[in-house]
Amino acid sequence: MLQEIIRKVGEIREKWEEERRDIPSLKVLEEVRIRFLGRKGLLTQLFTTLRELPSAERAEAGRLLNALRKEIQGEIERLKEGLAAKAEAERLKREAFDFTLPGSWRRVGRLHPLTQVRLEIEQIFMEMGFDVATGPEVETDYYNFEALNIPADHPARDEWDSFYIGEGVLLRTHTSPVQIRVMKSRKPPVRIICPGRCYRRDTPDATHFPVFHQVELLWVERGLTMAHLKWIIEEFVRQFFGPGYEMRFSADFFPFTEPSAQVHIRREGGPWLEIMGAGMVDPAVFEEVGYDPEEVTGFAFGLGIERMAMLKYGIDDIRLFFQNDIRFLGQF
Ligand code: FA5
Repeated sequence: MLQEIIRKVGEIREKWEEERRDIPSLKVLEEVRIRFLGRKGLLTQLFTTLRELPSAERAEAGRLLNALRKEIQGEIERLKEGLAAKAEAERLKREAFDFTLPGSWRRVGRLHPLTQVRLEIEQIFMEMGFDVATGPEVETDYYNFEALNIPADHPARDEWDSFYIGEGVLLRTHTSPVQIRVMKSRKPPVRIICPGRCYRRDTPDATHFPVFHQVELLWVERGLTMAHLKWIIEEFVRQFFGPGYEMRFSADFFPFTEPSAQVHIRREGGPWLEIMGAGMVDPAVFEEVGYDPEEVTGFAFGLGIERMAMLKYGIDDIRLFFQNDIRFLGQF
């Protein structure tokens, strides 16, 4: 009956008016749509009853139902647009990113230039077959001096003015005591390098610092001569510096080597800089560690790491390495 349909249409419209008022999301909107317009929805069900009406009334009832369906559909479309815009605005707000802000940026650390140079030196000698050995920075007078043929009253001690910690205990003035420790602990042949920190009461200037680093080298075997020493140094300097550098060998004196030499390097046109002391191991040292000087010979040197870095990078003041200025350190 038409009356019945009109009443039901009114009911559905009322229900719709009520529900449409607070639909918080697209998801709820879709649920509401299904409830009214879905295959089993309130309005759809009402459509199926049309068949039962007399044909005279059917057209009028159909018109009413269609009008309501159109109304609800239109309203749903509008609500949908509104909710979608709201959801999009929320998403944009959540993901908002201001590309004009300064970036957050992490400073990437790197190795100190002295560490880089030490590793490079170690690499070259390891490839030549040398092992890396280490020893303590707090040394005894015996290892730092006596065993190296420098007795208490020897004038050479003045050259290595030291920081004493207690009676007969000091901060090592060079890496040469590691030679003694290694030779006392193994039989020849010995082929080692020993990188490490050294301390001297030197007044800081452009080429000296009270704390600095050396790499000691020691090779002991049958039949080694000064020619082998010179070749090792030349080959090392060639690999480390490459072209554009000159090397100078000259006589020197150390109580623990005989003969002794010193090596200077310069960049072409630059000033000479002493990089190392070197020499053939003195027989007195072999005797001290229990090696037979009639059987083996050997050579050693002590190389300054700071001086190598200065020459390689064209740095004219050693103090720069220790001032921790990021503007300087960041360049390597
Ligand atoms: C020695 O220390 C010897 N032990 C080297 C040696 C080893 C000779 C084995 C023979 C056999 P010297 O005092 O010359 O030698 O120092 C060696 C190198 O250490 C110098 O050439 C220099 O490069 C570096 N050096 C020495 N004192 C300082 C300092 N105060 N600051 C920076 N570098 C230094």
